[in-house]
Amino acid sequence: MLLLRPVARGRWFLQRTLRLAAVACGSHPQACTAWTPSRAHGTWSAGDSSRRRKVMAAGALLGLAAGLAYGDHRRRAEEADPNAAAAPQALYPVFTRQEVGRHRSLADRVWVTYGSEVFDITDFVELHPGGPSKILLAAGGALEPFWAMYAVHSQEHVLEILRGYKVGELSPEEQSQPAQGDPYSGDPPRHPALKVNSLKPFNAEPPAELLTENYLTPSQLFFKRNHLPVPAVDPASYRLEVEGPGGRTLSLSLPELKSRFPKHEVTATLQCAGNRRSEMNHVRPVKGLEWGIAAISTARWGGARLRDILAYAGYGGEETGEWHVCFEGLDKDLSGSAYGASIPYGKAMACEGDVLLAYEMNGEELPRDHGYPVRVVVPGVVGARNVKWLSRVLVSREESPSHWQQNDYKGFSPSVDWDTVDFTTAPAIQELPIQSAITDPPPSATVPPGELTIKGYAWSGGGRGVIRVDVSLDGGRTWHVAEMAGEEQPPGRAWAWRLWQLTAPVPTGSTELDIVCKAVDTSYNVQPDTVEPIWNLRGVLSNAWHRVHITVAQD
Ligand SMILES: Nc1nc2c(c(=O)[nH]1)N[C@H]1C(S)=C(S)[C@@H](COP(=O)(O)O)O[C@H]1N2
Ligand SMILES: [Mo]
Repeated sequence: MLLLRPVARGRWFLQRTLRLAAVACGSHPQACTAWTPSRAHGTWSAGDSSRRRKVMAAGALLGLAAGLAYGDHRRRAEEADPNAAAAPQALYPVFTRQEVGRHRSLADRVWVTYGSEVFDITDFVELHPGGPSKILLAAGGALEPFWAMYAVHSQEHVLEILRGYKVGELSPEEQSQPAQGDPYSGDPPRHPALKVNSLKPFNAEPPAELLTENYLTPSQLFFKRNHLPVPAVDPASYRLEVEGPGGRTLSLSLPELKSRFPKHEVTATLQCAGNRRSEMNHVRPVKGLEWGIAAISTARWGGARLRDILAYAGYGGEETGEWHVCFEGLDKDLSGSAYGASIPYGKAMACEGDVLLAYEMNGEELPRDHGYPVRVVVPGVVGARNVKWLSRVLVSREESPSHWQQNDYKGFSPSVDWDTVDFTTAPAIQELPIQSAITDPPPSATVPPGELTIKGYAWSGGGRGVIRVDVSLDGGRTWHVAEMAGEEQPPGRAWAWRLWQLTAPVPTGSTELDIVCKAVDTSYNVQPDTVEPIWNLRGVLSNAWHRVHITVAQD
């Protein structure tokens, strides 16, 4: 034990120099993407080779596309020190699980096990891209269940980082513990056509060309955005808790929810705040899943009106102004905190707000991935507030305290980075801005000369309808007006997208086309022409003109 101390202390260097590069990503499960390359580069030139190695390793964990960043850094480190990649050979002391279990705080030092190995990760706690609080949950015990929860860890380079902190071995008789279960083993089967963005938790979008084949997206192809494992809910014991005024709690079973309140149906589009994030990533790295243009889908939702339930619970007209309706899901992380979000009370109570506690999607029972048995559908509002696997509804003077309401899903100036961001300064995203994208032809397609048909979707938040979609074949110099299809919904309640299409002659002699689309909503809001000025560190609200470059086959 004592022998190990000096080694451990030496790592304070690492902690100090890298604290700047580490950012408070909060407890977001995907938060492994806060990377400030310039700073990390600055630190390792000063260090000796072992420090450099550690800086390199920790830097890689902080990397945006960790693979990319790490690959580059490893190459450079190996150029500087050809032995850098070789693992040190050492004999380690042996510990029991009980001994490891005594190291559960920064004061007692933080130890963890992985397989049969023991690691002192005290100095890594601050650097953990998922935030210190998440990694501290594993203190004194095994990492496996946490890594199973957040599959981002199951990568060779993460193991390599961990190896730098090894302090011992578990005593042999303690190594044969039953394997920890995979919290995602109960997730439902998914359609193989989906383009998977992350497997655990499951995040996927349909192929863009399929997206506009149907006005209502088939549920199996509807984009899926989960932060955690899909909870297994027993419909017989399911209860929805609704906190009424004065703390009286209403507990509704599924049959009660379905029979006590009239069923209301709404066709509404859901869009993730991160839809089209990958385009922002091309400008400068952002933190989040690499969504293409299909983190958006449309369904016919059926369920009880939230306002009917709140009225039943005792709410009337007096609670206005700054009140919020908070939702909690049944999906919980390892610290026991559930996914949550809130919407303004006014939206929830408005006759024309159409907020549902939905139990049906496209005429069928809600699928498990989409929130079975009950989810919130908040038409016109960002996907994140449409809480799935709903367990609790609460009216409050405060917005939801959840991480996703407070420290995520907010927009910032392009000048704000992870060192300067202050999440309290920006409002939570609710209504989304005007959006459109080209789903067909796909990027880099080759089309025959003659006529070309271009297809896409257009949608705006807040119930604003789409009044026009302009399409250009020459990068935005000249424009055509697309034809729109789909339901025309009442003004102020245009919750669903319009699919559009344009058939136009391919200009004779052209070998390449720069197809562009942009939509206009009923408030005459338009999309910005480029991504750069709307870039933000979290990669949300990405709605610049969508551009697709294609080739024209020559006769
Ligand atoms: N309980 C719970 N609700 C949730 C989420 C979640 O992870 N857990 N993800 C949110 C986000 S960010 C989005 S975009 C939508 C996605 O809904 P979908 O998977 O039905 O497309 O669900 C929202 N509701
Ligand atoms: Mo989302």
